[in-house]
Amino acid sequence: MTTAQDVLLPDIGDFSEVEVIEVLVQPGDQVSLDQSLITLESDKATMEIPSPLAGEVTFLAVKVGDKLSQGDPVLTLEPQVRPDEGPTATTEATAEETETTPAPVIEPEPEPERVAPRPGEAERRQAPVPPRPEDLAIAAGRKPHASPAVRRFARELGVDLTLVEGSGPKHRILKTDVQDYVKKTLARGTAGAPGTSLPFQLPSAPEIDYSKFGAVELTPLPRIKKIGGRRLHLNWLSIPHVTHHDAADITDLEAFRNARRESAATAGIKLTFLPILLKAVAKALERFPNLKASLTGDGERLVLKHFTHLGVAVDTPDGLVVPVIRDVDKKGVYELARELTEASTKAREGKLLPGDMQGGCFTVSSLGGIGGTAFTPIINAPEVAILGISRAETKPVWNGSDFVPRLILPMALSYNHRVIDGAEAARFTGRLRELLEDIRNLLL
Ligand code: CAO
Repeated sequence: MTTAQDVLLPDIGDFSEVEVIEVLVQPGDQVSLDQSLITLESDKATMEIPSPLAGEVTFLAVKVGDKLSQGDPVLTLEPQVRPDEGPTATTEATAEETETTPAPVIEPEPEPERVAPRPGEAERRQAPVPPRPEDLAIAAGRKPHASPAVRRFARELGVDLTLVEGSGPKHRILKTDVQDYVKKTLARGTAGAPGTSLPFQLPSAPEIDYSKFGAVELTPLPRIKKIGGRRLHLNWLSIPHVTHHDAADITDLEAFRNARRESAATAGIKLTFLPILLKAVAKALERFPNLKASLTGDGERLVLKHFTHLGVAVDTPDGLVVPVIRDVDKKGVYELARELTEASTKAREGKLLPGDMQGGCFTVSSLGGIGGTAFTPIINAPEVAILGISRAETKPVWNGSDFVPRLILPMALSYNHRVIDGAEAARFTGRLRELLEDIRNLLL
């Protein structure tokens, strides 16, 4: 058996009470010997603290903003057991590794000089391949391999290091890589790039000090909002969204649902409108496979899916999450209702696993239970379309001779105009309307 080991801040020279500016690992991460764990920054230098041994991080004792001095706990590691090692060998290896605790990588404040690329270097390097959207999701949690000085340099320029390709040993990102990235990004201008990477850098908005106007307090954004918000922002800026509005008369469907509610409740099922809508969406997607396709990173091909896994946006106290309900086309409405309740409960309790949110082909976002007449949903890339549902309202509808009260459901389909044309979107919502207005069509 291995014993968990506390990693303490090693001798960092003349520094004490140095601020943690980056935490590069989190509980559950496997780290290798010498891998950087945290970055500290004083007014004179930035330094990365490397791991003294390989293993799994089981506890993190620090967070960004903490001030550390020599001997302070950083984290706890469960040392790694290699398959060819018994417990004794591991203990020995650990002891040996601990003895050779690597020194922190300390880099003094970089001089403000500019490093010119070596002659011919720019030509030798290929233009960085824009990241695929699915890679961007991974990149959100990936730790780029770069020295503290390069990290600082990138921070100063506002460069996200997860988007920079490293040309150094083991793909380490060098200062010249950051410079090249900036040059290439600027050179691309607004010409656009495949996939969903941004072809430009947005100017940063000026920070306003509201404390000048009254009492304020700062509160960090929940993690879900930080990660999800970054993707939403990227998708909003990089996908040519068009939102197509339509409305379905669900008077008969609602009568059917009300008639079935009691028997569903006896079976322990809360029959809301949403599971029926999911069923109809899955049926409509059969005829419009492009709407559940995704675009490859090079923007050249479509990935057509022979399955229908639907993402459902769920509102939680910490922000929006999108669990995926699998094989909606093959399941009954009661089964979908049960799965939906389970998924939204798990989401609200923060118990969704990454796998519960992967593999979706198309997303449904319903604000019908909350209110509103219309909204513009943001596409959940690499998917190419998302359906937003607002609250159904009883409205007077002209039937040719009279106005009659009908329950009308507003629908908003946002689609990626690189993949879907307006006519296809209109046909899709038309088909959905047909299915919702007479659910017997679901049988055909
Ligand atoms: N019109 C009228 N009533 C509706 C409706 C609609 N379009 N959609 C749902 N309702 C009703 C439901 O039928 C239910 O009524 P009953 O109790 O009489 O059956 C009630 O509103 C509450 O529904 P619900 O919200 O509890 O359940 P749901 O199955 O409709 O939705 C879920 C589940 C998880 C999607 C929802 O709770 C949720 O989180 N919605 C928010 C999603 C979101 O935030 N999207 C925004 C994304 S953009 O930021």
